[in-house]
Amino acid sequence: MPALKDKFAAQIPGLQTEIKTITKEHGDKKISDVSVAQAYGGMRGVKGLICDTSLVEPEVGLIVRGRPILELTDKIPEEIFFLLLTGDLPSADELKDLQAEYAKRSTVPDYVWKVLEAMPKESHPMAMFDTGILAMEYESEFRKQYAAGMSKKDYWDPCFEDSLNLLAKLPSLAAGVYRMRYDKGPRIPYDTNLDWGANYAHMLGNDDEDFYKAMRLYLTLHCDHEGGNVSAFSCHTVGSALSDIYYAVSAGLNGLAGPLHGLANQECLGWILQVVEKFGGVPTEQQLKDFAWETLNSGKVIPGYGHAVLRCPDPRFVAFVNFGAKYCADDDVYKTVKMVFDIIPGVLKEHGKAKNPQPNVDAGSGSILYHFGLREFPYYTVLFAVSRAMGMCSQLVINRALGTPITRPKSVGTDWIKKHVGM
Ligand code: CMX
Repeated sequence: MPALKDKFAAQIPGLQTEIKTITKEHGDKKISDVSVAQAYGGMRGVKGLICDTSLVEPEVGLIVRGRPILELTDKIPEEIFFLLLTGDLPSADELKDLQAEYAKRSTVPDYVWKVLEAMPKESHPMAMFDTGILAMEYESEFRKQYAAGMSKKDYWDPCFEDSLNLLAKLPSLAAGVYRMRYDKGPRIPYDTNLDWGANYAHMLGNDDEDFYKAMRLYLTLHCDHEGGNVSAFSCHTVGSALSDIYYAVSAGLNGLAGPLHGLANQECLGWILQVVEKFGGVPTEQQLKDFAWETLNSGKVIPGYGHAVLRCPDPRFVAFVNFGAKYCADDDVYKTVKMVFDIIPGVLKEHGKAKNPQPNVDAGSGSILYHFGLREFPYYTVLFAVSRAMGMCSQLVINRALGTPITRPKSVGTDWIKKHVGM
């Protein structure tokens, strides 16, 4: 049995007892009120979901199992997945074991490539990636064992197996999509001597050791962002119907593909490149301000800025800027990203709409990828997706172990609201 599975299995009875006790002894206590504005406003701030893998504090940012993300930037993604699922970082042996499991399970079945080859050549890489995941649903252990009459108490086990199988294959699938979509030549096989993140870089076709580092950092930083963001919540809801992990993760990633969510990283680099092209390099402060106002006055958002929860510069953005200072400080795109950080918060404050005028993760990531030659920016959300699948899978496995019921909040109509408020 994989060491990670062993460790998680040992935790399940304690987790179940804890939840049972909390709901039995405190189940009637209120944790949130919901206003009319919140009901019409995307449920912002409503506490109605449980997520133990990570937390997003408005003034701190992402905290994974009690550890602020900036304390985890030297960890590799395998360690992060172990941490998300169990609350502990792996020992050296546990890490090796997880890497061996990934290597063993990394091959994407041939039929998946045939499905992707049948798609229009200009398909969006996210549509191809999500289609590949859905096509692999055929592999689901959960679905097979459910059909065979598995007991409820065993649900987590094939869900765990599906998770590991899926995560092991995602770098191969994502890199294959890249090479197919952008005519980069034949697929490059998984190298069993490399870790998961370096393998992804390798299979994309770039074996620069610094790019390996960038990729590990990228996959670590995007791993999870608590339970209520579009992708996590969609994945949770679909999974709560006992749809297996292939259905649920693909659903979550379809949400990540939206421009207000993960696709913002593609939009953001596009915006930065427009600036660099228009001004023939790094702009002056005034040029940048004017360009930002042009964007805002044409009714568009400044991509990479603002957040539904955060009220500080996103620490993941800070981590990318720190990385860039070491590896691409002289790059015009990186320099423009830094200048945008100096200028845009002030512009957005003056604009007066965004509750948080500070950068989110998407404001910085693209410049690093661009520096290392990954310049097909419609592809960027796929990288985000490979990483975010770790959060989704760990949340789903935990929910299967806890027997979390099907999600079903109550909706009301506008007539009901009018009556309720006395209109
Ligand atoms: N540029 C211009 N206007 C912005 C803005 C930005 N970067 N961020 C917010 N606003 C505007 C909103 O569009 C909204 O305007 P309306 O009242 O006209 O609808 C107003 O400010 C209030 O919005 P908010 O409460 O501050 O933000 P929301 O919680 O509604 O939305 C987010 C959050 C991220 C969708 C929004 O800030 C945005 O569109 N940012 C740009 C896109 C982006 O970077 N998305 C990536 C987020 C991270 C991720 O999920 O990957």
